[in-house]
Amino acid sequence: MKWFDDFFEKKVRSVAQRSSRRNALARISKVLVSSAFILPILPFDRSPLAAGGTQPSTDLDTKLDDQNCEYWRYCALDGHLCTCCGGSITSCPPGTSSSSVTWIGTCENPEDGKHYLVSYNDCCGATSCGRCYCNTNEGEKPGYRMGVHNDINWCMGNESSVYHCTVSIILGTASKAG
Ligand code: ABN
Repeated sequence: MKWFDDFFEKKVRSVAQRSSRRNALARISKVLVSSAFILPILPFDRSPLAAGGTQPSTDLDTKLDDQNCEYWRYCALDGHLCTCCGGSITSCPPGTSSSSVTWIGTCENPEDGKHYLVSYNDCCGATSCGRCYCNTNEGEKPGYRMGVHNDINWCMGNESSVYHCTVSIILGTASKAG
């Protein structure tokens, strides 16, 4: 195998003669400097999803989530959502009953762009649910204007005036007064 050793020795010596240490260092530093400029401009995905985050919910998603204060029907509501308290959007939780007097709001449905009259009935007969409190109250006027203020316990007309939560019932489409 002497020929093999001689062959590689010659090769290595000729490479060593042609290249200096300074030359090698210059090449390495060129690579390092250029990568410092090029790497930051490469198209990395910097979105929260790429970093392991979750898909941000869209505006429409929140407007269609009936356990979120942003749900479109809740635009003029003051109270705890019955959807978080064992009831549904239109029915009171077991053991409670719907108020006979209510607050009425007008809300825009994002799915068809129409405005709807919404009745906010309080559910009465059990102590406050305490979950999902919303106070959107679009169109509400200050408390000194009776009849246009919503910070009211609408259970006042029921057998039990103890407030639990609020449901949102569509009464029909709203039309502009002519
Ligand atoms: N309409 C909900 C509510 C109940 C008690 C007090 C204020 C508001």
